[in-house]
Amino acid sequence: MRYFDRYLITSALPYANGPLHIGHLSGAYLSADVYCRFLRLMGKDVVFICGSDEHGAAITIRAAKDGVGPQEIVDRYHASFKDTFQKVGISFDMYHRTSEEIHHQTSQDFFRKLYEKGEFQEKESEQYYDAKAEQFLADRYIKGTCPKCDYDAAYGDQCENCGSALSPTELIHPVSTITGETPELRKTTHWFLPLDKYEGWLKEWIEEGKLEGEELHDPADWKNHVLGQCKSWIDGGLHPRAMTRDLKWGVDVPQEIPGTEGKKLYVWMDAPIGYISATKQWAKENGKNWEDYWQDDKSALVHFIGKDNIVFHCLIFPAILKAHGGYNLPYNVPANQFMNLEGKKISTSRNWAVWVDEFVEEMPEHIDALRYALIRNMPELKDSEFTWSGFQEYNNTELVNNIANYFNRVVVLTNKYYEGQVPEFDLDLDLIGVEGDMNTSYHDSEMLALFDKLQVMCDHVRAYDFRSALQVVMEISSNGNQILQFNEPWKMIKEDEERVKVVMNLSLQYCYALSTAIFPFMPETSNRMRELLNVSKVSSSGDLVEMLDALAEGAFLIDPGHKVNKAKHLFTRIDDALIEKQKAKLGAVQEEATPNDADKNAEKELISFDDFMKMDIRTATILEAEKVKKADKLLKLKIDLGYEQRTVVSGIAEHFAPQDLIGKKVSLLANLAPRKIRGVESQGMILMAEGENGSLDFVSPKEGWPNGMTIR
Ligand code: B3M
Ligand code: ZN
Repeated sequence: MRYFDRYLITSALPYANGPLHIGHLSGAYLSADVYCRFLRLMGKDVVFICGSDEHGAAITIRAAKDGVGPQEIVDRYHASFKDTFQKVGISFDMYHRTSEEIHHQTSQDFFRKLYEKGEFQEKESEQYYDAKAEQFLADRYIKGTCPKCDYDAAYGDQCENCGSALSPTELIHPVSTITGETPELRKTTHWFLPLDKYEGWLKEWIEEGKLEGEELHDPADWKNHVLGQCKSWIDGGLHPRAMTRDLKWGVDVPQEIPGTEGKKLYVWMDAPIGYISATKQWAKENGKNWEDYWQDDKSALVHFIGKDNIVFHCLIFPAILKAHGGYNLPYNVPANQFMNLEGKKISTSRNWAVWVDEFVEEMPEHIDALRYALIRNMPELKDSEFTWSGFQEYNNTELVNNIANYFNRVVVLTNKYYEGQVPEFDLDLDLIGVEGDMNTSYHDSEMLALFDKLQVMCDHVRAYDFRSALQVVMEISSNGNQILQFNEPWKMIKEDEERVKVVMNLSLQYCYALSTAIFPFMPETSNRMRELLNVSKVSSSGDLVEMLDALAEGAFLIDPGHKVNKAKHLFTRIDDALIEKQKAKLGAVQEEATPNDADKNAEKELISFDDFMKMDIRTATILEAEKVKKADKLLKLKIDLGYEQRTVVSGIAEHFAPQDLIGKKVSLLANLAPRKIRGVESQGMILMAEGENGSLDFVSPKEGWPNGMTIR
């Protein structure tokens, strides 16, 4: 992996259709932020680009659901994203949006250029059409079973389960997501990017890092899961992909091209070009040349994304860039996998998420602790998990007990022994603790160890291994703690004052180094450390290189005589109450989603046929029933499904005596996610009908029907 002078770093443009959760943050944003902050500390010229993705079906579907126009939706979320990202310290140089005029122009120019070069194939083809909604069904307007992995809720352009890029006509059992109808095929004309024609160079570029024989990058630097996805896609054969859509919302296809009336650019054509328009906007505001970052081979392009965006960034966008000509291809695409939450997939629709805007609102003092927890467990190579108790533990044991305590001790002792001044020491007296080598002083050898660690940290960041890099930072703090623990200056001060000066000077050098090294991960913490040390904040231009140079020369990082401030704690403990409150929010949301009997005659909101088909309801028989201890309403039931037996906890104890239930035929919602109720895992839900005065009865299948039959 080589260093470039200039970097154009991007984070995936989030769809402006719903709030950001920690999965987003740990995927494409924190990763890129750590990398950018690091590069700036290394003195590199970095532009960090992002913005809201305001087009595509993701937006219009959300707008229809809320009964408002798409503009209202994108305005709402764009403003919220911008604010939230800034509060969590994501250091974008430009946070743009794809509804800006400059973006419409840039993406239209791209399309025009490809059109003029004759890259597109104009084809009339049959596309799915929802006659009821009077609309063609592209992308998220159509769902069905993925032909590659059998996932039953794949979208028309992509399966979010296996990552495959799809076309609507490949879906098995396609259904309109607007009306739930099975769509019909109708003829329409579109402009296709002939990916099949590019297969040769794409394969060479992905597998060997070469373009027309020229070596651009080393594929060994790319993550395996990224290469794997690309290869399997290429091996499966590339197909022409439509770059236009019949939609009402989006960037117009340049209207001078005949036959384009009413057509919009495919969102995956316009959105990645958003990186370019955003760079143009940044350059305009900062008196720079945007071309230097996109078209000069001394500049590296790196895309940070989640794994569901791999094919678009590694194949389709590079194909667009190459077809246009004159642009760099990405040097790397270090995609992250997904972060789960408390054992389950994060889900916006089920509200199973930690919302970033809520977090910054409720716990502004713990934002760096959140960054820490998310980086510490970043899903870099495989899916990972966030738990609230893990978050609490990292904060209390690693941040409070390790880093904050260390800093506090050093600053307190410096104030106590030297009125806050970094002590000078007598080099001739510094021959302690280095076994077998009387020529290296203790101070020197520990400074060398620090230098080595910092270099290891740099190597990890450059390899996009931010978890390991952060761990090294923690090790520097632990080593600093050990130096104190080993020398016990609080005892030594009575016997050997000169030696204490060596130890305290060394400790202050460690603290200074930490305040710089921690900056990419926890910028606010770095600021607070600097405040304690009474030195200026880390400046984003080369502070880390300067520090490494100073260490290599054996110079002090913080000079003798410099006066530090009074001690203050860097982190506060997080107590159980806060964690319980956050966990309860997850639970509470689930309960809200269960039937509410306040308004019995009002029907619930409409669901699609597709939603209905997700339920797996089966005939079953109750085998055993007993009361759940200390719970008046609950019965624990053993249920026979024919193909297996299940335990189900049901809230019917006030209506039925356990012994009357044995042998009862029931209908069971069999694929309800298991839930713990009073310590018992309940694996399904029995369907009940509720009568006038709150009486309950079973929805029983006919006597004699076998168990395990499907009910629809
Ligand atoms: N908006 C998809 C997503 O949010 C899409 C990324 C665009 S990056 C150019 O997952
Ligand atoms: Zn799939």
